[in-house]
Amino acid sequence: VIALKVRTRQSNTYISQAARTRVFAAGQPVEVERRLFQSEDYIQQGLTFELAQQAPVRVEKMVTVATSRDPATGDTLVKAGASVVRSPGFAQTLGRHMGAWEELWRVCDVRTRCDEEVQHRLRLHICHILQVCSRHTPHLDAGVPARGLNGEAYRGHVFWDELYVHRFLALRLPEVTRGLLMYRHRRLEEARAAAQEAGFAGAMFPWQSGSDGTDETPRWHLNPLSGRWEPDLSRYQRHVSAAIFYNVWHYFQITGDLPFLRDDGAEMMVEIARFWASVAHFNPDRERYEIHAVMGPDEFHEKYPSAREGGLRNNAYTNVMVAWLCGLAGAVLPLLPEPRADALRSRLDIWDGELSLWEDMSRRMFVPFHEDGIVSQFEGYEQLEELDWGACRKRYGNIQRLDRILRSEGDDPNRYKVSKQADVVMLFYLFFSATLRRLFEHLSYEYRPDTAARNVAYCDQRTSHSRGRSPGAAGAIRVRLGGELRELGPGDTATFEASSPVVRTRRRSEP
Ligand code: IFM
Repeated sequence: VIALKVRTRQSNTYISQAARTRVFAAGQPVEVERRLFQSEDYIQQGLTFELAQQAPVRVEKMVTVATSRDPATGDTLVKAGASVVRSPGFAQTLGRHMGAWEELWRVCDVRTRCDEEVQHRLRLHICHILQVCSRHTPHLDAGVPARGLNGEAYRGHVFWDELYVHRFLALRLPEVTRGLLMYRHRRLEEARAAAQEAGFAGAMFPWQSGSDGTDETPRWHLNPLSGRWEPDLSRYQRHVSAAIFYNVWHYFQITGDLPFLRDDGAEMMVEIARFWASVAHFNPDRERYEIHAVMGPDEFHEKYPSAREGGLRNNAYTNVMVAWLCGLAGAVLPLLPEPRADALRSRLDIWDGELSLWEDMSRRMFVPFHEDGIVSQFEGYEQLEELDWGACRKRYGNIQRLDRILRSEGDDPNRYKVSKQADVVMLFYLFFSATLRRLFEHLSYEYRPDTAARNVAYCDQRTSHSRGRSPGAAGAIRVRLGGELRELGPGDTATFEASSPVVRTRRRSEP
């Protein structure tokens, strides 16, 4: 057995690999002469053995990996070495591996009546999710890094992407979802500190974070088209906290896991609602609560065109999410066993005025609309210029990264009605129409039978779908609206006529 142990530079994590190589002929071990080549950061074994013509030999190499973050691990080198020595032969290991996948597919497969290509792609995506959020995840204090295992972009940072996989996992592997929520809970202290530092109350989860939950969002972004470093204001995407609230609540709705809600989930929900209540302010002229200096999920808009400061006023997605979560936050405590609810109230110092403030916000958050009733992505969006998409496409071909293209030409995406990915329409992805109608009516805004379809059509014509999740969300919404499903290509904006707005019946997961 040969082994190598390394330590990562920043997190001081030890990682060891151990390898056992055996040679067999006719099922019997073959005598092998071994030579070791070793330097400080490299190890290799050379094998010499007799070969006879037409007599096959089988070289079998088993490798184990152990890290100092694995539970029940002392020295990683010892652990990796012991595991590889104890490991059975290849055939048995392969058998176990296949058995594990077979079980996973029985639990996680989604079958469609569509053509094989669709089925194949669906399974590819499920496979990706299961590689990143595996059954080991809950034991590893791991979140959902943006690129999973498929690339080093985003440096392994955790954003809000778990929102897209939570429901799938909660229905199939709820223990994994719970593990992901616990990952957030362990970083609640950091989120509280972040809120306090920014002058807010409650817990503000950072837009990008890593191992310890501190804000890792870069302040500068390299535009490869111009070679220039440009300011990165994405830290204003506070909506990540709303996504975590959503995930906690839906996990509870799907699983009914009251112990989780009691011990950890409710605390996160309360602290997140408290955060938003401290970010919002009441505008007496409108008699509504407003939220300023935030960005929605669309990252093309970071600020108003000539503004020096980052952030926008009243991002509709954020404000509606806040109205929704404020309506729920107060209702969570009564779901808990009384002693726990009382303990939480006293430990977190929750007072009656706060509960009524949340209730009031759930009825009086401000949502901006265009003159024709379309929900405005944020206040002032309607005044922005229309982009000539046709001309852009003709000139650049792939225009998914319009922001980089425009900036490299000295222009500014903030000037235009363009979106990188689903923003307002995320609402139609996350909630069924019936829920949104209730939500809007609770806010005393009109929600018409064609509200979803009109908004989706409006946004689709102005979205570059630069991110992989965005076409997925757009497709899901389209199916929900009864429109035709068509794959979005690079630089392709979806244009579709939603035939009839279909209101699906209420599911258990719906609040
Ligand atoms: O979280 C996403 C964000 O919504 C768009 N930019 C990339 C991030 C990481 O996937």
